[in-house]
Amino acid sequence: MSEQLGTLEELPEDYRNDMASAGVAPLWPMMRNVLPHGAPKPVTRPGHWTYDALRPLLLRAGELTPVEKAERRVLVLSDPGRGTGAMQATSSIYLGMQLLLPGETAPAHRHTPSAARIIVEGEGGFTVVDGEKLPMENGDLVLTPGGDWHDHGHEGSEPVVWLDALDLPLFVYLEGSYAEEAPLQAQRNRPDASEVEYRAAGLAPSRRLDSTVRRYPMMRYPWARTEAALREMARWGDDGIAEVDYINPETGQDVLPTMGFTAMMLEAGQSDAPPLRSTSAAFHVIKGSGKSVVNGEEISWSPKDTFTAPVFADITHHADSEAFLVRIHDRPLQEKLGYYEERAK
Ligand code: GTQ
Repeated sequence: MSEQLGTLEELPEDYRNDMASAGVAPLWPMMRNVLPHGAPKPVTRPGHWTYDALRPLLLRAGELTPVEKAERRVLVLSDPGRGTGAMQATSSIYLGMQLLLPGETAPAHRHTPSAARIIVEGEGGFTVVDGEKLPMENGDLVLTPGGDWHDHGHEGSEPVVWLDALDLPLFVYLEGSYAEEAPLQAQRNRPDASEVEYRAAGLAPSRRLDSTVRRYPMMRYPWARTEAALREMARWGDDGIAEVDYINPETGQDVLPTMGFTAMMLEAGQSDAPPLRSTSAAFHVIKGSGKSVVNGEEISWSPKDTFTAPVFADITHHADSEAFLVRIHDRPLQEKLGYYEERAK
């Protein structure tokens, strides 16, 4: 173990001034800020956004701000550790709750960060990604990979709401975040790939020597299939909870470069105490209610709520009724950087 490191105050004032003039600073007084011992010291604090609180605020935004004035009519879920207005819910994950009213469209744009949406409420909403029309039904996961054109539309009769998750904070940090705009896209007149090429798990279009596979072959993951898979796993599995990762059906890798999505099922009365993970996470409740404890903070959740956990959080979940949650995390990024870690409790 190293000794207590020297402080700035210990250094003569003229030397400190000379360093500042030269545009340098000593590392040692600041070393532990950026390299704490043993584990990171997250700024992120656990957050909890009930849908009961968000829904009226969103609908009010629908009255106050026409979609033309918003481009995207979104309320941003700000990390409590960074304060309201922070454009991030955790270190790497941006979350927003988006409203589209019947007949509205949100114009086409594309940007460097990747996005995914989890549909929260309403029927008839859709996203067009690179010309592919992706219907949005409750619980579906719909991808908008970085660089792909996307616009949103609504053919139904009630408000549609979805949760946006973006790796925006990383792109902002990298000074790599920007967008381009365009008119609404022409839509290919066919169902999306989850209904055609990748209709059944384990099957993919036959490969030929000259075939090209799209980088993101499947951009919509219908909730009904996820729930059916979890139910069978719960029925035939061992003691642990049933969990499935969303994967690219051609590569088996995570669906997006930095963000991962894992659906979880807890049976009524079931608890889960996962290892401490180096990832930060957001949990969105598809169905059911229960309690989670994140670093000692108790969070009582209901359907359509969203809550977050910082890196290396000590998390336990308990379901009061049968529950389905989707965990959004940054394991794909951390694995690419070579430092994803799990620690036993
Ligand atoms: O729907 O394209 O919440 O570009 C933030 C930025 C949603 C979107 C957000 C976006 C979008």
